Amino acid sequence: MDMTSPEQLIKQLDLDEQETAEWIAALHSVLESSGPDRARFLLSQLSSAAREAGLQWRDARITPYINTIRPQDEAPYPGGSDAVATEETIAGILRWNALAMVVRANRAYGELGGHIASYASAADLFEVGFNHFFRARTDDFGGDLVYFQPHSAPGIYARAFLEGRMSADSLAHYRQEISAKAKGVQGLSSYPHPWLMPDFWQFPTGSMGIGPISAIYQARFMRYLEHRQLLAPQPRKVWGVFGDGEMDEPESLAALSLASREKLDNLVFVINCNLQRLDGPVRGNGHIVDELETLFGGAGWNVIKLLWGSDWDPLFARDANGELVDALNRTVDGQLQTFAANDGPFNREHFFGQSPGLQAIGATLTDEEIDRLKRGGHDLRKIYAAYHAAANHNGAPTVILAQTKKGFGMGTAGQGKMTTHQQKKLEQQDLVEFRDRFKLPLTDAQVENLEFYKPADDSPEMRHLHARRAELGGFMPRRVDQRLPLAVPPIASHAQFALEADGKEMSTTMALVRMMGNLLKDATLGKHVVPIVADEARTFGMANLFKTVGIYSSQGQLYQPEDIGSILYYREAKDGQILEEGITEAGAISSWTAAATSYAVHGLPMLPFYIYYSMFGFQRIGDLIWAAADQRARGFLIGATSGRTTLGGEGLQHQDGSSHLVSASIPNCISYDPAYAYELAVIVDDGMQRMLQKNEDVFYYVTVTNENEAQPSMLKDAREGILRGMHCVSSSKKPEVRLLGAGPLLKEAMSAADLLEGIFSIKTEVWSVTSFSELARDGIACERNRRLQQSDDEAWVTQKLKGSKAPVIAVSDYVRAVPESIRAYVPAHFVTLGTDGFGRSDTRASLRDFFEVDAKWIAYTALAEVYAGKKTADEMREIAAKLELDLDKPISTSV
Ligand SMILES: Cc1ncc(C[n+]2csc(CCOP(=O)(O)OP(=O)(O)O)c2C)c(N)n1
Repeated sequence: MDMTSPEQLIKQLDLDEQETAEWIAALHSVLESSGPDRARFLLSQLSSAAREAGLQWRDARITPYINTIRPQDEAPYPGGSDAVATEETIAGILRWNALAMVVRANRAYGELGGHIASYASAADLFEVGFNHFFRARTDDFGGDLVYFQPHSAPGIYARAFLEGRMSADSLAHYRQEISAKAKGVQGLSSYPHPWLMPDFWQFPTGSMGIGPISAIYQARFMRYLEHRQLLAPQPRKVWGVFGDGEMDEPESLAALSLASREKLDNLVFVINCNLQRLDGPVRGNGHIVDELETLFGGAGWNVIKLLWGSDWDPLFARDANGELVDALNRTVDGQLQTFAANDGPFNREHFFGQSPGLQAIGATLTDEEIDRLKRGGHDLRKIYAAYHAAANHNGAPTVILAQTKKGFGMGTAGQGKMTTHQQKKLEQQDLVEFRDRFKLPLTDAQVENLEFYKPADDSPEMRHLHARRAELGGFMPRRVDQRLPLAVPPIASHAQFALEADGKEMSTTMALVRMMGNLLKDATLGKHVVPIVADEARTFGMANLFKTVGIYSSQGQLYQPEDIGSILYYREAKDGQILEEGITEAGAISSWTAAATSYAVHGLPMLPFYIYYSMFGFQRIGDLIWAAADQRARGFLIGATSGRTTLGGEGLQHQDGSSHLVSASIPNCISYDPAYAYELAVIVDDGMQRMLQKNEDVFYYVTVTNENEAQPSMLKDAREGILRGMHCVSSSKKPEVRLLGAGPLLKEAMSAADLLEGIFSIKTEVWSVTSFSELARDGIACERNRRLQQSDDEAWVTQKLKGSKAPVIAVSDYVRAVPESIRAYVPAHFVTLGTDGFGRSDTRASLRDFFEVDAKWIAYTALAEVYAGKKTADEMREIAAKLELDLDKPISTSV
């Protein structure tokens, strides 16, 4: 390694070492005589003087590769050495049980997978949290919230086992959720999944990047609830333990500046910097810790580097001329990993052997001691000091960059190995070494059998563990889902205008915003409504809410808004209700999830409406929505300006034809694409009843459009059909063709019916399809019941269409796969029209002609079915000509 360190460079550049020494001595003298505040003040004065002199000087964001907290500044460990020793023993037991769980599962079924090395590296970081910082929810304290690194889950289960709230049987069914259930045992999810372990996990983090952004918005949402006086202010914290590799995900870093801007000192990130990810080193040729220090520090976070254990302190004390620090600054992560994977003699030769000065430092240690030199994230005292500093830091979030060894304690079998991430099998010899390393009281046979170990109830370890958790309010993680029904106002109170629209022109977006505005005024429910936008409130006609309920701002409004004179002025307020997130759909959905799960996380049900460009929802941030589903979110996602041909003008990247395909694949997401304001009213009412009153763990995806339409009043007895997915809006006695129109294209289907009846004297029936996905789900369930239970269940769509053999034409503003999903349950010849292909910038009329979904194309399609075998090709061409259709135009998917 031939590299010049920053310190060496500085030495080379130093033209007057004596002058440098004098300046440094001056700083030390100020520090001694007047303290750190004065020293900081002088430095900032120097910095501005330098700027004024045009020096363009900026402090380097990277500090040396050593701990931020000096030994003399470390908070003392509660319970002292005894507590440290006991907690180290507990951590060893947890490591063993976690390892045994994974290895056992994979011995039995090689395909189950699981991880040992991640928890092995994170165990101490978790344990200090569990023993000293993570406070559980109690009757009078809301509790801290912890986002757990997902593939460390085995360690969290291992702890729950010692705590007595998880059985050995459960541990033996790690990653066997289905077979365990059949035996009456709670199987254990691979990663934190509230959907599958609803009394245990709170936050799903299995998809990298989702934990970090969610934790930030969760901390922010807690402040929102406090500022709006819905939650009493309490010194609660959000802790997030994440991987250094995970920081490569864009979502991990996306909201760092929000956290500091909002001064979220209720937030602490602990980044487990074991320097490895799955395939290899995170930054082999550099320092991930330094890179993160720059990023977090630059974004305004309080950064604590926690790199070296206490046994390094005497080494640094001997490092009079900085050679040791110099060597650490220079040693890139790939090399640090190699050092982790090798033993004392190797490290003596290759690390301490680099210079005579280092050799001298190394000579004060035996090979065994060199081997055991701890990284900061494995030293309970150092971890405690860092957490203590973080927990007591005011005015900014804190990140702790904790350096660890991946596979810590796995010896030659796994520690620091490139392949350690996926290691799930260990030979007997490795297991015995692991036992000895952590001094576990297990016989060789018990090791061989991978027996779980739990000390006796009256052992010092168990007493300590229980005492600590009792002190901190109980066990964690724990998800509490109190059933807290919220009264839903009668539909007429907020949606009468939609139910009796009587031909009034409005778009469904306008109707939604009006309903929401009315709900916001409701005496009981109003304060629970959370409108969320990502810089599109004006687009959706929500600007009036700026004035009425205000935009949430933790600082209030520190400026006079330009439009103060207008009645709809841009009003920010500390108790503002709208979450205006700026241009971040990932951020907005994270806020939505925090609000949509508040019923379980805070025991406070909220009703979020996140209204966004439908194209930038499931397609862009679908995985965050999937995580919300896992978390049993309850709320409304409103895909506005929806429909591939209904959002005219905006073109290829804005026009959504696929969100309903994705939303249909989420089991607890109920999707609707209503045509009319009254349908929307019924859907919103039903959603509120199911989610707020009946406490069902479902959420709603509803698409609304910006196309103004004459809105009819609600038809009698339409409610059931609207909710089940289709209802008849225009019937005739003996229809020759049935048209199913969805969402904005129902209008085209109605016009097609007029053409068919007016020009071609064909009798039609028209149905409004509010949800192809609900119809399809019902169809699948009925079909299965018939097959398995020999029942006579009939799908709603079958019931509604079975009276006739007339062909059925369905049209949707989404890809054809959406209407195709009900094909199996349509008891007649069935043709689907949809909007497959890229959108285009043009008028709605041009787009609908292009995608062949306008009234004329629907009419032609219907005629082609009705006249099948009765008209010649030429006659059909004449009909097309009459309708001004070009039968030779290319298909919409062509390039
Ligand atoms: C979005 C996403 N991509 C990929 C993965 C697969 N994966 C799981 S853990 C992991 C490596 C994690 O490395 P790091 O964050 O450094 O954590 P460590 O295990 O080293 O502590 C990967 C790639 C995932 N879970 N989520």
